[in-house]
Amino acid sequence: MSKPAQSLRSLVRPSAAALLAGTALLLAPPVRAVTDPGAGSVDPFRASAGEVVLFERDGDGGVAEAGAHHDRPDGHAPLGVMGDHLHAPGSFMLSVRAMSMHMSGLRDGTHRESSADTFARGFAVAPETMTMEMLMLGAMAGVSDDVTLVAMLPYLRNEMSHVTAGGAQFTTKSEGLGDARVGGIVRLAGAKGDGLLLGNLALSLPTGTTNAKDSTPASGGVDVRLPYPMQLGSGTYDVIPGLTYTTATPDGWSFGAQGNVRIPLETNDRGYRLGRRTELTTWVARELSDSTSVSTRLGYTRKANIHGADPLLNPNMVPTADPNRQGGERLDLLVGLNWLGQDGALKGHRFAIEFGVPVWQDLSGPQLEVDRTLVFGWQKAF
Ligand SMILES: [Cu+2]
Repeated sequence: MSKPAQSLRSLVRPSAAALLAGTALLLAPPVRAVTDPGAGSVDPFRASAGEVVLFERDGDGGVAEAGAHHDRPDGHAPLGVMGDHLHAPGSFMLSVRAMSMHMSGLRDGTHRESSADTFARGFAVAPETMTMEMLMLGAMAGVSDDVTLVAMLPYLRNEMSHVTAGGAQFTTKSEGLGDARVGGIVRLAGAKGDGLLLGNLALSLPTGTTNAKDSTPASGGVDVRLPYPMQLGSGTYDVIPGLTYTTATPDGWSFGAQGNVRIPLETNDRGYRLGRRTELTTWVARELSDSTSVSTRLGYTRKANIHGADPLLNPNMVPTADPNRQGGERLDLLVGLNWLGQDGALKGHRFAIEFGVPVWQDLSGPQLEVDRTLVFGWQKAF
């Protein structure tokens, strides 16, 4: 049975409110290195046409021939953040990201649990570890000064190890296309490097399967449908509205924040829909040289429990098959490195990496806890 009341529960829980307050503090305008208010002073952020040139050049922002100005490595957000910038009309960008998330050990609420605790609750199987790997292809295309289109296609590989109450261990795997996304980014106010506010809107398409199968000790060698975390897609069309803010100082600092929520529009053919997923993040980056910047980021994720249930999954067998043990909140601390080629064969190529560890997790458990996340990738505008 679906539980609409649960889905209406406020998105702003105390932890989220605290993070928003922190974000608001960080969004206070940075102190400018150039403070001369005198008449006729030249704002170093703005070209004569009123467009910002701090980050922009060629296809990566639209002010070609900007001369002395060059792209900054921190002109793009840390790699784990998407939809943080616009492209000039007629230019486009390709990107490849390789992401991984490692989970091990169980948690209920904020407390750790053992597999013995899970068996004491009556489950026959407890998950032990999970690795999620994703290869994400991305494309962006500027269609006007204020609108950029985006598309993303993920390929996923999941692996989960388990232990049974009898002590036997086994592993299940799933692999394939995930849910593709198409959407747009719209300039709401400001300009790049000088307080840019963007509206993000994406549609997630049900291209990933909800019928990933593998064999388990209980299935007698037959492939059976795997529990919710091992499925590759949601099975639903979802909308993902969001807001992104970025700004920078001429002396090499930049700041940003983004919030979005993924809202399923329907129930899938299996009889469930994933819980609403809310993400809030804020970051600070520091340019170390023309080509290198470092970043630190806080990321908050809240995932609601699943509404409805897949009748082929027995929620009493293993916690991963229980729709009411899928939700949770997590606060991650991430550090990143951006590199942008300024000349030679790698001119305009961006390489970046970002590593994260949770500093706090509160899960509808018993559920596997996240231990670390890693993303590295390449971007190039044409
Ligand atoms: Cu781009």
